[in-house]
Order: sequence, then C-alpha cells, then structure tokens
Amino acid sequence: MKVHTIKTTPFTDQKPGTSGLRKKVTHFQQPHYLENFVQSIFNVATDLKDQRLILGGDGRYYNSHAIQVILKIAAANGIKHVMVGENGLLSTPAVSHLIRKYQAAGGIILSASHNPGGPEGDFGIKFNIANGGPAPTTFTDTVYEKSKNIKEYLIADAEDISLNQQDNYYIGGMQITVINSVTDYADLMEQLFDFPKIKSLFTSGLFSICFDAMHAVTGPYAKEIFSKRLCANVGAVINGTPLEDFGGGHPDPNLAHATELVAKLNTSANTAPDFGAASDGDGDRNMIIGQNFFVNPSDSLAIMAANAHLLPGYKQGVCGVARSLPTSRAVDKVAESMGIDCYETPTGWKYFGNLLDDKRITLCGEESFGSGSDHIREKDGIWAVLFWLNLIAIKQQSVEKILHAHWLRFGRHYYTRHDYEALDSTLANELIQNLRAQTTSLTGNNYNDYKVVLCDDFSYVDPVDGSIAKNQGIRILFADDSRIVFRLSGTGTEGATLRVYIERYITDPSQFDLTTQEALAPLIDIANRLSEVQKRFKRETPNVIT
Ligand code: G16
Repeated sequence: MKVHTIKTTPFTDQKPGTSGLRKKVTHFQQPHYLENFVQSIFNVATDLKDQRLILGGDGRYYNSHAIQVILKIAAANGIKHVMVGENGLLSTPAVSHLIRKYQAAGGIILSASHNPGGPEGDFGIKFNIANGGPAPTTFTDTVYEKSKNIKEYLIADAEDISLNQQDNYYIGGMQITVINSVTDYADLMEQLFDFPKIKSLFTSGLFSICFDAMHAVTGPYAKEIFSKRLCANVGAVINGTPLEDFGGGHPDPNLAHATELVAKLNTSANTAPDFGAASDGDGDRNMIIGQNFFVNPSDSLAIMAANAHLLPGYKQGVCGVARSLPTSRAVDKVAESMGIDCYETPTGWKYFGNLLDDKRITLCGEESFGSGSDHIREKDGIWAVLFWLNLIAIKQQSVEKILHAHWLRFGRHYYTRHDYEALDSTLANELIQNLRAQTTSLTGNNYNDYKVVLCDDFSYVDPVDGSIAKNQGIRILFADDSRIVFRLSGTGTEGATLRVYIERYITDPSQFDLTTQEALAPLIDIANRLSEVQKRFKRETPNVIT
C-alpha cells in the first residue's frame, strides 16, 4: 500500500460543539478541511491503531465522499478493520451498539443530526469511544488543539470501495467489511422489548402507527422493525427512503418540522393513526404523539422511568435516572417516589456516559427530543418508539390516557422551549453575560407571584471522574418550583441560537388541560423581561417553540 504524506495548514475553527464538529457542507469542502480534522482524531485516538473502527452516517450529502476519504486515512494510520454500513448508512444508535457488540476501539459518525442537508445544508463528524458513547470533552478539546497545529496528514493511495454491496474489501492490510446497516440493531431491539405483544397490538387490527422517518437514516430501520418484524399496518412508515437532502425537509422531529405526521394525527377523521412518532437525521431523537396529543420529551422520560419495570428488558427495575439541566423536572418526581437517584447534567449526551458505565443510572433523557437507556451509550429514537409501543400493548391505553394517569399521580410540568436562531454571536454572549452578572442580585426578588429562590450559572462535577463543566446555563428557580433556564446552543452553524427553557409545576388536576403557552405566559413574560431578548435583537417572537 502506498501512503502519501500530504502537507497541510491548520484551520482555526475545528472545535467540536455539543455533539461533534458541525459546519456548512461548503465549509467542509474547503481543500484539506475534512482530512485535517480526521487526521487530528487519529492523532489523539492512538489506541485505534491495529484495532477495529465502526464507520457510517445518516446519508446526507457528502456522506459517501467523506467515507471514502476516511477509509483511506484510516488505512494509512494503521487501523486493522473497519465495519461500514451498506451505502454508508448507520444510525447513531446503531454505531453505538456495533462498537459495543464487536468490541471496536471507536466509531466515526457522519451527521449534523437534525440540521438540514444537501449541498447548501450542514455536515458533521462525531467520534465515539470504546464504550459506544460520544467522546468526552477532554478528548474533543485535545482534537481541537491538534487541529490548530496540524502540518500533515496520511492517506492511502487506493481506489474507492464499493459501499452498495455487503462484502469484504482491503486497502493494504486494512480489512473493510460492508455490513447490513439494520440487522444487529433490530436484533438488539428484539431482545429488549416484547415483540410478540407489540405484534399482537398491530395484528388485532385495532391499532395503527405512523412513523415519519423524514427521509433520513431511520427509514430502513423502521421498515425492518415496524413493518417486517412487527407486522404493523400499511402506511406505518412515511418518508422512509433516505435522501441526501432529506427531500428538502428539516429532519428535526418536532411539531414545527414533522408537519406531515402531525397533520395525520391531528384530525377528527377516523383515518387518524392511534400513534405517531418521528426521528431525526441520524436516528437518535424521537417525537411521540397521540391523536391530537403531543408528548413533551421531558414527560416521556418521566413516563419511562415510572413504567420501565413492566417491560422485559427492564424488569430488574431502574437503578437511577439522569436528565440534562434544561429538561423539565418531571422525572425528578418519579425518582423521588421510587427512592432512586436523579442526576442533573449539562446539555449533551456525553455527560451520561460515566453514569451509565458506573451503573448509577438505567435511563436518561433530554428535552431536545432524546431518551435512552443503558442498552447503548447514545440516545435512541427507534428504541423510544418501541418503549412506547410496548407500554401501550401492556396498558391497552391511548397515549393521552397514559399521560393523564401519570399527571394525576405525579403532577404536571408544563414545559416549553423558545429558540431565537441566527443571532449575532457577540450580542448573544453579552445577553448571557448580563444574566450571569445578575445571578446573585436576582435571588429573593419577586416578579408578580413568582419569588426567585435560586439563581446561578450551572456547574457540574462528574461524580465518577470528578471532571468539572462550568458555565452550562443560567438557571432561575422560583418558590413554586417553576424554573427558567437560559443557554446558547452548541449545535448551530449560523451565528448563535439562544434557548430559553420555561417550566411550571402544577398539582391541581383542574389545571391539567390548559394550553402550554397559556399556562406558562407569566413566566415567559418574566424570561423576556430578564433577558431583554426583544430589545437586544429586535425580535418579537422566537423562531421555534417546542
Ligand atoms: C445534540 C446533543 C444533545 C443536545 C442537543 C441540543 O443532539 O447530542 O445532547 O441536547 O444537541 O444541544 P444544543 O442545545 O447545544 O443545541 P443531536 O441530536 O443534535 O446530536
């Protein structure tokens, strides 16, 4: 094998965010940009040498090209074996599972998650470590440092590999196995859930599902699992063919973007499916909806914690739970009643890894449409859908009934997130700094009926390795358990995105049927006043409300 050593100059902006390096495709297309970052990963992950690597992505534009480049750089850097998904497709949860199942030393996932794709859209690269989870900040910070000083990268002189056929190939001494993207993952799901019971739900003819794969990676997984293995109704999977530009859509499973699915569920016609769900670009997010009924992701996590013991894969019970800072505290109430620990972590799935490895938690989740368990080390969209289907098959109740019963037992956390996108980064940082400067003085203040009892900039000390993450978000806690959190997104590719998270806890059942924005109106007003968001950015309303 001939290896070329290519001289290069560093880029200064290869700092991974909340979840890997995300940039516009056109940015990645600059000469050496992709190669520099990949070589920087190999320069840090030296334990990959002579080991196995898992490689795949969500099928977005630039996926196939990046895979061929990475294979050649991997061969030149002494990797022994790469398992790559057929047609370059692997969902993020599937990569996490494959790393663990085949004892790989790591995995590279090509995705910008829920961000739009296509030549004008976004692209991204994530590195996962041997436990199957996202690389911790210590790793990504070191990659960033290396990228700022890189002088050369190594690349094998080789032909492109045929990715559309399951087979073994070689670049020099490195073996490449093109694998079925779905089978191993589908088999794992079959171990965790009661497939015969879910199947009988569908074959009864009384229950139907609509799953929106949003022309992203989960299409093939959904067809194999819901349609083939579980014999779901005709039309169970929509937008099931992965496309490089996601069909021009925005593959983010929320009410604003999964409009086709929402329209199917929010109708009085008797054609409406009983259950709706969607997943994102790389298959780790999920949205769950019933007929005319949206399940808030924070509530979904709480429902999972309260009911997991009913499902075969979790019959030993839940040892502990975790949620990210901005996720509502609905799961905290469940943990309290179960007498188990509930951890509050910064935003980012990587913070759950140590808690899962140390067996402190079984379930974890985030408001950003992510939930998962100790079965892998990523959030998992299809898994969440199966969890709900299994629960419905056991309880024989609608999504709405399950939620109402939960609120009666634990109370209801009304919850919303307001996103202001593409803001001037300097002004956005100033807004946060201004709030940070007020954290001490706000405590004790009254805003109408709301008294501030705690205000700080959230810091997290990892209880397993003692690592510290500072400045993770401004949180304001009120005497009635309401909360407002402000932080800047770490996943955007254009300017800054301000996220404002607002929640209110209600125990009076006569107040369980307010609209969310109505229930939260006084707190939204306080958040706007404190942040001065309208005045600072001349924006009357958020771009996205979830
Ligand atoms: C990523 C992370 C999540 C995080 C989300 C939003 O999700 O994996 O942990 O909650 O971004 O992060 P931010 O608020 O910083 O934009 P995904 O699905 O995009 O990989």
